[in-house]
Amino acid sequence: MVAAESAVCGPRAEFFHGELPALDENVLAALVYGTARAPQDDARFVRVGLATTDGKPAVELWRTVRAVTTGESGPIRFATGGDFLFGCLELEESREGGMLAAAESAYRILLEFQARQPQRHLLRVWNHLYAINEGEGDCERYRQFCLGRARGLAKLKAEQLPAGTAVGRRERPGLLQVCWLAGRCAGRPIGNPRQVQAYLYPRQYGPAAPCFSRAMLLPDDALMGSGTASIVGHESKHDGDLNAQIDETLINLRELFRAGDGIAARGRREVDDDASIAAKVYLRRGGSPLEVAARIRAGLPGTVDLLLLEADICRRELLVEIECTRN
Ligand code: 3EB
Repeated sequence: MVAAESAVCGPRAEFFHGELPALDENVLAALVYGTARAPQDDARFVRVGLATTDGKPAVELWRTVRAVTTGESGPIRFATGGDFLFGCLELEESREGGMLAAAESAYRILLEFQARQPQRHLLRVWNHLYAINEGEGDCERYRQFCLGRARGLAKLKAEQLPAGTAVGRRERPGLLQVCWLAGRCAGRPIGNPRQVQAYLYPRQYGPAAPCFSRAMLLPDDALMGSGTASIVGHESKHDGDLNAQIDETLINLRELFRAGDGIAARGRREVDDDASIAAKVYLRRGGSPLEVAARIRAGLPGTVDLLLLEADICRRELLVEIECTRN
């Protein structure tokens, strides 16, 4: 039984600092940050349009244990390797009729595509939005995005929602980019006991709640955490105080790991130190990256692989958001 469970293994995130040599056959996707090169002749490269905080090139690699093949379907580029699929869809907002319509189209296209794949279960989604905080009240672009996404995902039950991240960039105007990981086996969505499920946020945060789960537990017990911020219940905490926001976020992350351990097949970890964490940190402009990195390393258990990116966060008062994959 143990062998059957561990047969479904991967995919793993890994950060590469610097320019990457050619990709090996087990790489599902290479997300390129800052000035790193994204060769046109390999469909697995995804240019995200976010800079690293140190200004140096960096690449986020998603690796599987099988040889990968790539394909295209309309606006979707994808790679599959055994049990997993990585997809990327880019839409020009202006051609769809604005952010709301683009988000709805993107998620309809994504779900239609996914329904035809052997790796049909959505595990994790990244949304990279241009000028995420532009616009006031319900017209803010993030809130319009949430409304479109909710319409596009209407067929999914709340319990099927993948883990997610939605962050803002200041490059590539008018381009909506959605990337995702999917698997042959469904993941198990995890809630965070300290936070209201995002899909149950009250009306004050916009006309439609954000459709994502706090984390997904994969069949091999890997935990894919959503972007996590200084939110307790549904409220933002520590307005304007970066260190306090980081500390609150770390408490949220540790609580999320504990929730994952509670339903993991292997049971609760005896020692946290055998965990290996890949953490992507989204920092609004202004923080001191070295201090931030040290604070986060000190607050997470096990071996931590860190990537710090400069990004806008979906609520204006939030200065930092952290997404973790824990193996
Ligand atoms: C939050 O907890 C912080 O809209 O897909 C984190 C992860 C956040 C994903 C999304 C938003 C999203 O509400 C923001």
